[in-house]
Amino acid sequence: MTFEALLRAAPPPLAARWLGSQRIDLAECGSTNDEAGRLARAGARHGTVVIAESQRSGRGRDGRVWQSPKGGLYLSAVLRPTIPLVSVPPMTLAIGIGLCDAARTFGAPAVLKWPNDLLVEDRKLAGVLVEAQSQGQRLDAVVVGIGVNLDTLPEQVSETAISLTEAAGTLIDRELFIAQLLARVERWIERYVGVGLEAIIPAWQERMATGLAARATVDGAPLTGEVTGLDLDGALLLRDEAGQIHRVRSGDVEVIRPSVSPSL
Ligand code: BT5
Repeated sequence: MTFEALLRAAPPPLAARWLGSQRIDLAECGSTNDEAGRLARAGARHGTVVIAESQRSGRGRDGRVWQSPKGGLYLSAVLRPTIPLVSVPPMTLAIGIGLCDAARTFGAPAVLKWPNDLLVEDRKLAGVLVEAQSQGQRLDAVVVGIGVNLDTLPEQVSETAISLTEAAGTLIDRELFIAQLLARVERWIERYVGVGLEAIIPAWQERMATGLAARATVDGAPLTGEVTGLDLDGALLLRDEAGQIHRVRSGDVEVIRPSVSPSL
């Protein structure tokens, strides 16, 4: 291993203070978000983390499947932030920044795709799934799920996904990656909860995949445009051919043109 590769494989230690202070490791489960959700309902404290080596029914947004074979990282955290319920969905952006920084620490040229994807060379390395538990308008807990292809590439998504090993060009120690991930995600959760979206948006845009064209649905009508950034509330901004800017508030954005290599 070259000196440079060694440095990449062993970044300086950085410890989370509260995220993962209580940690439950499972060989297998249905979904770590379900496990963490159960723990949250049973009173688990802020920062409790569940990690599985594989999931039988890993899920993404809107009932999509998250392929979860052994060799990936499947992690969910219970958070009890003092934020209103409406502030939960944009938390995805803050988590994405921490996830992106953790991957970059190990040399992966990772970039963010709105709202919850981490890409390398236009292939998906990781995804974030944020879910809220509430009573009426009162937020009880947030469950943050993160799935990362560490050293495995699920065959069902082999064309569109990438592993961290491939993205970084070297095998990454699982525990070192978890330590970086927890520390960096913790930092960005604190910024989001303490400062708000204004601290998140510039950082997210700095890490955003550039040169993306996307197809979205705006007010029920299909729209194709260039991704230009985020609005103040975290909505995605698309510029159409006429130069008009549109806000995409929810739903998916399908990337239809590969990203340009990011400059890191
Ligand atoms: C996501 O959903 O990207 C959120 C994924 C969150 C997974 C974590 S793992 C720990 C925790 N426990 C859970 O059960 N979930 C969370 P979405 O944006 O809906 O993307 C789903 C899409 O990504 C699928 O429809 C596939 O196209 C693709 N996909 C599925 N598995 C993948 C994988 N392992 N790697 C890359 N892409 C994948």
